Amino acid sequence: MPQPDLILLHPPTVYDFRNKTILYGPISDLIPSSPIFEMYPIGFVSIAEYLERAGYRVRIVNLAVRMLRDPNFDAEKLVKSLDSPVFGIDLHWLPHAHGAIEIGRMVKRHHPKSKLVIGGFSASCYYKELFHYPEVDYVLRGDTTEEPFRQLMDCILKGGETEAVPNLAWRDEKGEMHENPLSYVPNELGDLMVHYYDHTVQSAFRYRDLANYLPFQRWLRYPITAVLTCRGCTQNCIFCGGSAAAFRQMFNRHRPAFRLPEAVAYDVKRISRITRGPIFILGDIRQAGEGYAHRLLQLLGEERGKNQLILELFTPASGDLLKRMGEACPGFCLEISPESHDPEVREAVGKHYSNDALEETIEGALKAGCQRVDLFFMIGLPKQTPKSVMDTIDYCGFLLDKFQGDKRVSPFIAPLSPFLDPGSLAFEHPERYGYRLLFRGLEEHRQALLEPSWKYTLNYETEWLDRHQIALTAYEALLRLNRLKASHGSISKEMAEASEDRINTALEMLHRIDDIVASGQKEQLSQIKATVDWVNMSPACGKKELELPTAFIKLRPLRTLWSLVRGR
Ligand code: B12
Ligand code: SF4
Repeated sequence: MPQPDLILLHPPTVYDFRNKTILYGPISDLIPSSPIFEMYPIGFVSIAEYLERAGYRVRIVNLAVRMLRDPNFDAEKLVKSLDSPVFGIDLHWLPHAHGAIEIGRMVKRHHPKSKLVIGGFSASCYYKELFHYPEVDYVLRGDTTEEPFRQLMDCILKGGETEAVPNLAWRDEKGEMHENPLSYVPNELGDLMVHYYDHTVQSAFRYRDLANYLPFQRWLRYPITAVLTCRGCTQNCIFCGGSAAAFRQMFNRHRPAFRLPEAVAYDVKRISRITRGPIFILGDIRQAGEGYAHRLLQLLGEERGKNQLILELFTPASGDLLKRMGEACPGFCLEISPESHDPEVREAVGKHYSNDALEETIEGALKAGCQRVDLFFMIGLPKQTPKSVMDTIDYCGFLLDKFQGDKRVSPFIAPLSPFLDPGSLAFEHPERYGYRLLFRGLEEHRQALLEPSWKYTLNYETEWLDRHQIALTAYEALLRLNRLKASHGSISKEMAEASEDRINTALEMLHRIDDIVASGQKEQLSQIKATVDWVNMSPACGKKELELPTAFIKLRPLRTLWSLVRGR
């Protein structure tokens, strides 16, 4: 097996989550990952492909998935067995703050001469604090690090001027931190993510370890993939660390960089050679203008792939666009996040549209043959009281009635958790939006992740909901929505019962943990570990619902993979 020049490691949120009693809460109910957030950043694949083109061998190791899949998997043993002059760890999502540093320590324990590079959105926000950890040699900042990473690899392996690498923060031999300007922020992405899906498959074959390349634990059973349309965002949802304002402040990006519609359509085509699973086209395709959306839909329509496509809308859409979506991507799914039923709350979040416009969009989508319209509501927003959250559930009932129990309309709700994103407008100006930040620093987030329940991990409260209310309101809303869906026949009786059982047990554990914390006898936590683990790892009803029917989803035969390996 060839020795890599760089190994990219994806950590679990908390190391070692398997030995701790932590009630993670409904933080990952609506995404494919478990609460360990085992999915590695798509950027890993992009970095790997770019560096390979520059002549470096790059291997991805998803430690989080390996630890989840096998309770006996020894992460330290694997890290020790790896050999590479450079290791990279993502601190992209802040919930990995604990795991990322612990895995970094492990790398340096066993490979003191290797260099350690940290990157990702949260690393960019906390780059200065990261140098408080002596294991960290470099932090690569920004939303686009492929080219700076190439230059850094040249420096490390061939010798060069560290001062000249854009976006790099680094430690000199005396241990002092230096910071190069965050100047590499390209608006053209033409040479990035060219064949990245093919590349991932080829690498998995080269290192004979599909397990390390799996994006999340259940991927082989539910092989959903994602295709990016851009870097950046045109919107300003106040809680989002990937908003236009956050990109400006944290990553020096003043406008999004869009991939060409041809590149997006090409990705869809290539993925369809690997899997028949659903493909999520990330980002509203109208962000670069209606013309872009029409061109992309035209290309997708010409391709007529068999994979189901999931499209996203940031705001309501015209009947014409929805019709085009239906024609180009038959049986498509649509995702919209109105956040609240109350336009005043929605407005405070940075979304400016009415319920009428929302309902017209749902209607238009159903008419256009949309197979499912997923609606996402959130808890922990400005001006949102516990009653307002329950009114949102009532509104979900109104929608199910309005569309006469059409099973294609699927509302979901989840708390804003575990963290208000660093870099978001609400994080940077909490008082302006009615938020109270309970802690800000990286180390404080690391420690909060070790708290026994998600209620204590939350880094915020609002003027209208304290942490305890956020947790209780979330479980109450989940119970009510579950019952509502059961009564409308949107979910089966068995699914509703299983979900009710899981939510009630979670609530019971929340209270038990509160009692244990109040008594100061944390050693008692181990007595409830089995139940807490069961709640954490049994997939939420929402997650199952979000999965499109899998009867026809299959990984394409190995022959196809082989053809990719051989570059055909
Ligand atoms: C697509 C997306 C997802 C996808 C996952 C895609 C993926 N696997 O990467 C889904 C929907 C599953 C998702 C889930 C979550 N997401 Co998300 N997501 C996004 C979104 C919309 C786009 C990100 C993107 O595609 N970037 C483009 C790709 C190519 O680049 P990249 O992966 O960021 O990598 C580049 C750089 O970041 C950097 N980099 C990344 N890793 C590393 C590592 C090293 C060593 C180096 C040097 C560089 C580096 O270099 C890369 C290449 O240039 C952003 C918002 C936005 N507008 O950007 C939020 C965002 C990143 N997500 C966020 C959050 C909070 C989450 C969740 C925790 C939410 C939750 N509670 O469920 C989960 C975590 C899931 C997990 N890990 O298992 C926050 C992160 C805030 C923060 N600082 O913590 C963001 C900013 C906004 C938001 N709230 O949604 N997400
Ligand atoms: S949550 Fe809002 S600001 Fe953040 S990426 Fe999505 S649309 Fe953009």
